[in-house]
Amino acid sequence: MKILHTADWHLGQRFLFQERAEEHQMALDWLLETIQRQHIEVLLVAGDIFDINNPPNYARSQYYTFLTRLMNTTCRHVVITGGNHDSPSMLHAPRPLLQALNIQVIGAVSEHRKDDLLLLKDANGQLELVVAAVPFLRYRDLDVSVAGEGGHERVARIQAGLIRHYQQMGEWAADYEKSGVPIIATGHLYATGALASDKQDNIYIGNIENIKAKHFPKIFHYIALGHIHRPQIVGGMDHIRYSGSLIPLSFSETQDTKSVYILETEGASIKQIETLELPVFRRLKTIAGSLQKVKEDLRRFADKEREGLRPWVEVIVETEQVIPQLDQELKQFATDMELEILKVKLKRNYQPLDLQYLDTPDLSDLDTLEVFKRKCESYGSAPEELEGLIQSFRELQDWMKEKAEES
Ligand SMILES: [Mn+2]
Repeated sequence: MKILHTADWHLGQRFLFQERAEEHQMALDWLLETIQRQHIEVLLVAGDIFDINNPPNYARSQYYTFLTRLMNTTCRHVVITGGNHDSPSMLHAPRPLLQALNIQVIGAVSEHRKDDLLLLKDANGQLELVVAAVPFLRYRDLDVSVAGEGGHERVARIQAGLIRHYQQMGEWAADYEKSGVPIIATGHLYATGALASDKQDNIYIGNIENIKAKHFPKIFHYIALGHIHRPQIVGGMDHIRYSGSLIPLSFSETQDTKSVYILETEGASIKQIETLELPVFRRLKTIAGSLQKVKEDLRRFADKEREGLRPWVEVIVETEQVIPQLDQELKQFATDMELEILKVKLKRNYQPLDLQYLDTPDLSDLDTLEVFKRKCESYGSAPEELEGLIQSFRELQDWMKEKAEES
């Protein structure tokens, strides 16, 4: 059986006032073609289907059109789990309809948790795959709130809650250990050991939802993860992987090669995992240096032959002085070039060297939580205190989201 693992689509993303609809459509078309060409039978999407809780209609339309087109392919099973960006109620609204089409959507942990253990059957009613469909786990899913407890204890309790959830799914899955079919789990979280070297700047990586690769129960033959946008194997364990996003979602991801994984199973085991790279539909590029150098590099970059949509460029100008109307000057300079400058940043070269520009990121790059964290740090919060504050802030965010959805 052939299974395709992808995640972090972030449909409907607006990036520096630009829509990604075109790129996303190209990525979804590529995915559909790949599914057909590779005779994929199972599609797993591990969270963050949409970029925001209330995605624009064109993004919803892209999603449903994709699912409809899947019906004419070899793909027999589709499992979609919610990420932290997804609204569970939005994902769940068309659930009965999607279920009728063999598309399983687990936007949030089910009331009866065992329902999230999916038993996928072939046309003859024979079990062919077990999926512990674990979405992004929200605090209320973990049942860890204890009034009056300190931030530090809460963090430990949340980590224990995450591990317990996977253990519980693993115990239920154990009933099928001898069934001769693969047992797969999904997840949308930060697993320790995942590479954050090229910092993904639209995500907060704290100590809260850390789960170590070794904490996942051994029963799972494969763990399909989402949340980190760079594709990778976690903690040196070949069967625990982030597929990464379909397109680069920020300038911090321009070095990444985007891909999906294709698993080939034989009996209960995963025989082979292949990495399939996506084409670059639109280049995102950072060009940095002195004004002179930036101009030369822009020219050189624009003159290169390339396929795909007009590249989007972020320019960082290193300078000692203030350059009046730098933004206009550069955009003017690049008017006739085959690229679009989306953002111009100034990096002052004097004293604390790089700190200046590292410490003053663009607000548009940052997650709300990251802004809160930096604010706390600027007030001198100690690290132990910080995790607790962040924890409370996130619970508040969750609560507000729920309220917004109810109304
Ligand atoms: Mn995510």
